[in-house]
Amino acid sequence: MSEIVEKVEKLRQELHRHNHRYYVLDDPEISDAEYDRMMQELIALEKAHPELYSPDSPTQRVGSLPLDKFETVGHSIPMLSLDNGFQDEDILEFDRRIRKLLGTTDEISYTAEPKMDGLAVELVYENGRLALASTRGDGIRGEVITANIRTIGSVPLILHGQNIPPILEVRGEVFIGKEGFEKLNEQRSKEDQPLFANPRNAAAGSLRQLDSKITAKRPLEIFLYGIGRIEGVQLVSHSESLKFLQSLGFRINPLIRANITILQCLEYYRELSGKRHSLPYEIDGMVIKADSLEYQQRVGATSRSPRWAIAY
Ligand code: D41
Repeated sequence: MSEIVEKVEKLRQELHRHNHRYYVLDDPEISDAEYDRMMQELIALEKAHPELYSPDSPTQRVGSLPLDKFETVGHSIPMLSLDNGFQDEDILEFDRRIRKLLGTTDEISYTAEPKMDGLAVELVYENGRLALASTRGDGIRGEVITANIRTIGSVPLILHGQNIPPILEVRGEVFIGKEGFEKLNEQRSKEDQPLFANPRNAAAGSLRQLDSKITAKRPLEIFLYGIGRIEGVQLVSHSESLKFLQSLGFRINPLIRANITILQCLEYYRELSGKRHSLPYEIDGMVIKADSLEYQQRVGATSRSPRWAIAY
């Protein structure tokens, strides 16, 4: 019996040491296979001798999730929300307010984009490599979901092109398309799992997985809609930012209209409403943005939302 006690003690000690070398020092001494073999041996011994149970045994964290929740991280520039308009008059009022703040009667150039019904995220690239991804959270801090974001095929892990900023924070909306949603629910129904109520819930549930292997099986997509912090590259307009993001390898919604007047935004709203049901994804309106970054700076933001953008 004491031979078994000694064997168990030795395995526990060794496994703790190898665990520390691997996870803390990042300098393993033995192969993963060798580590697994020792772990299996300890699991078998503990199973055969339950009186030797100890909560401190290395076996007691095997198979438990690494964390019970996500870490959080601050956004270096707050992710503001969008003010809402509900009728044409609200949009015309929005345009008048911008022109008043700028002290001009000239037409303002806008971009109009479908408002994706998904989840806002921020991706941080350092020297062209995806370094961190987080949810919008409360706009100030979000949850770290890098491993989950990496599973999305359309997220570049490495940026393309010559003009790669040393620091680039991009913002976008993660969503599940209508077809992906239907297939996912069909599959869940076969597996007797609860169905998702809508694509947005399915996308949210998929991003909230602590096990990114589950996320990898979900049909997540992304469209990027803006830039947070950027270093080393000067941009003059929102539409130029979008073209630049596209050149780096990001996915941008092809339905975005650039350089249009406020009246053309209203026309585009009708057009988009007409084809809403034939779009391959769900939208909950449209976002109108003053295109010039100089104008955006000059009109500024409230603590909640920029004055240069509105959701309709
Ligand atoms: O498609 C969207 N859901 C979307 C969201 C978009 N196309 N543009 C957006 N632009 C902004 C600002 C103007 C504040 C940069 C947004 C959002 N914000 C947004 N999404 C969630 C909260 C705010």
